[in-house]
Amino acid sequence: MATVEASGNREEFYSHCKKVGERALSMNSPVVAHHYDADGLSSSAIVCRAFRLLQKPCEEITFRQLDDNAIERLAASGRDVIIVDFGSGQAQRLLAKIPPQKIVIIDHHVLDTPKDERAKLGLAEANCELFGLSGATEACAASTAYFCFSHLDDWLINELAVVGIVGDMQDKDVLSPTNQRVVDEGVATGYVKVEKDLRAFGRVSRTLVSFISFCTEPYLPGLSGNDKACALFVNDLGIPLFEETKGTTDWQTTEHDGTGTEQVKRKWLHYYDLGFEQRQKLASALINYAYSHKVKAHAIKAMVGNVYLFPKEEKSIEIYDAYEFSTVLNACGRHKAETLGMSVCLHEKGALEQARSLVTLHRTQIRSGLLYARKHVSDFGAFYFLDGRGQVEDSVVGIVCGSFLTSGVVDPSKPIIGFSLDPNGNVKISTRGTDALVAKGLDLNVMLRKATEGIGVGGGHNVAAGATLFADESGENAKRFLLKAKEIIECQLKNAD
Ligand SMILES: [Mn+2]
Repeated sequence: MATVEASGNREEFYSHCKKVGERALSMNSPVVAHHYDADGLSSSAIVCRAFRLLQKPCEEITFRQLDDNAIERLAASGRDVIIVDFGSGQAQRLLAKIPPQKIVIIDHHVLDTPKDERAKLGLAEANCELFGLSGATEACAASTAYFCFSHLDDWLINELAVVGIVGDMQDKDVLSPTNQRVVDEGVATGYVKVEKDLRAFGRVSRTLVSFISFCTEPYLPGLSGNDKACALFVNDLGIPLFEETKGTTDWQTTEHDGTGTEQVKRKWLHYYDLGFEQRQKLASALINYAYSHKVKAHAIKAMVGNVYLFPKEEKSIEIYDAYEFSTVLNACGRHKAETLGMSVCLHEKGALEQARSLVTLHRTQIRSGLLYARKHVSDFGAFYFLDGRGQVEDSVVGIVCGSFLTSGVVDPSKPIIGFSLDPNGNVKISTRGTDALVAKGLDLNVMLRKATEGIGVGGGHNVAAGATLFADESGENAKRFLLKAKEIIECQLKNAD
């Protein structure tokens, strides 16, 4: 709950951000270095957009991690640097190579020095952690960047901030006051619209049949993965799957047809093509279906919630909807097309069309990963285990684990650990928990750090973390890791009922 003092901190945070933004904009042709996920891409696109609005040059570069190699490269360029969606945890290492007056950080990760000693470092940094607010929930990099540049009053900066919030999964149930302010300001200007609706992916980009059949959160037994059943389901509700238009305007087609009859064109309908009443009908039918097919209550509850839309965009394209926009960015980032992701953010011509095939690949990998998980996840007592080595792509194994845990197929009363193989043949470990488990003491970051000691590297957040095990012929490392993980998780949750 927000105390008076905490909200005071927020006002200070916002005005501090503005100063950091102005400092950034005073830089001479800087390099914007950023992370590759949806939040990293949208936040750095906000920075680039701000420079474009002022017609000042800047360049951007993506890093998987801000490690010593990356820092070395930035230092060697001799340029001013704006570090986005990481940097706060590497400030000392940055300062070892780059003078403080050449660095601006816009981030929401934990600081590497106590916040009271931060001013001594002499660099410009926007991060809510400096004001005693948690960057895990209060603000993502994109909402932080928003407050750095919101004085430019730009629709795209507002859109991108909301995309980052959704992409960083900070849009659960209720928004934090900071993220809420981003949305409220967008609603006031008309750049953002909020609706209560089905949250499933594909409202914009999928036909009604694919929209339902690709639905994995929750997993709808009998519908998920079954196009025919989905078509019947929609049909039974009296909702049309397509619209037919007579080809009178399309005279060329008629002419080439040669039969002299009118050509009938079929337009497959998408969720947003339906009127409000039809959408409501479909939504409640899906919820009833989930109930009668014993989908777990938590997953049904999560089916409906706030969705964030951008009235300035065309209704029929992905970037109309914050969730689909962020999925496009995730697909680009996960498949090494970060530059394309940046171009989508900045609305460059042809970028979205090019990104679509990556989204399809991404969603297909997730879907087949989930189908595999449904058949092969085993219950290890302390956690669920998905051995996806050679079966689930390492680019999506974390997403698959998270979706599986919340798909309504299993009780999310324990975390899940997933294995996949990375391109070098190492075991990549992904773990996911829930907020309720974290409240009971689960900390996957600590667990992974301890359980991979000496046999791998990794870490992350309490609710989600990842690691890599060093390759070993015998597979001993994997066994050792699983035993340790079991021990640590049991210990973390031992006081829970
Ligand atoms: Mn982030």
